[in-house]
Amino acid sequence: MDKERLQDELRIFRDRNFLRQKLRSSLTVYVLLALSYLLILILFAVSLSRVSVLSSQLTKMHNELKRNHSSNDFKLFPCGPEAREWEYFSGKCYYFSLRETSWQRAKVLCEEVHSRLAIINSHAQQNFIMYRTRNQRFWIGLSDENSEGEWKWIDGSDSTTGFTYWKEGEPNNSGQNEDCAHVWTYGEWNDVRCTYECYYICEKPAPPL
Ligand SMILES: *[C@@H]1O[C@H](CO)[C@@H](O)[C@H](O)[C@H]1NC(C)=O
Ligand SMILES: *[C@@H]1O[C@H](CO)[C@@H](O)[C@H](O)[C@H]1NC(C)=O
Ligand SMILES: [Ca+2]
Ligand SMILES: [Ca+2]
Repeated sequence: MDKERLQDELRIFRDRNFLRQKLRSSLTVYVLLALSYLLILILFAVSLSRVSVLSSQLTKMHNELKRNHSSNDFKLFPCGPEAREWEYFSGKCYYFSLRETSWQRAKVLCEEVHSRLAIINSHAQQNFIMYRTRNQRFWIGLSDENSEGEWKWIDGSDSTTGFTYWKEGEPNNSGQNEDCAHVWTYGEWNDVRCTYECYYICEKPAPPL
C-alpha cells in the first residue's frame, strides 16, 4: 500500500518534472524564434536603408552622367544637339537652305531665325562652304544693289578690300541687271539678278560654351 503511494507520487513528480522541462524547452524555442524574427527584422531594416542610400547615390550619379553627356553633346554640337539643320564651323553656325528663293526673301528668312546671309572672309570658310554646297547655287550676303560695282557685304563692310572668290570674268553685271551674289560651281562667286531663285546660306555666331 505504501509502496504503491510512493510509486504514484514518484510518477506525479516525474510527470511534473517532465511538464516543467517541456514547458521550459518550448519557452526556449519561442524565445529563440522571437529573437530570430527580431534579427531578420533588423537585417531587413539595415538592408533597406543600404538600398535607399545606394539608390540615391545611383540617382545622383545618373544625373551627373546625364549632365556630363549633355555638356559633351554641347561641345560636340555647339549649334545645338537637337538642331540638325545648323552646322558648326569656326565659331559660327550655318544653315544651308533646302528651298530656293530670291536674294531679298532669303535675307528676310535668315533674319527671321536670328541670323543673316553668310559673309565669307577667309579661305577656310570658303572651303567649308564649297564642300557643303556641292556645286549648287546658294545666296551669300553680298550685293552691289546700292551702287553699281561697289560690292558690299550685308553688314556694310566693303568686299573689295578683303577676301574675294569671284569666278573668272565675274562679276559681269550681265544685262546691267546683276546685283546679288551667290556661290556656284567649285564654290566660286557670281553676280546674278536678285530675283533669281536659288538656295541660301544663313550664318550666326555659335552660342557661348
Ligand atoms: C562628370 O564630369 C566631371 C568633370 O568633367 C567629372 O569629375 C565627373 O567624374 C564626371 N561624372 C561622371 C559620373 O562621369
Ligand atoms: C555673265 O554672268 C552670267 C551669270 O551671271 C553668265 O551666264 C554669263 O555667261 C556671263 N557673261 C559673260 C559675257 O561672261
Ligand atoms: Ca551689278
Ligand atoms: Ca554674272
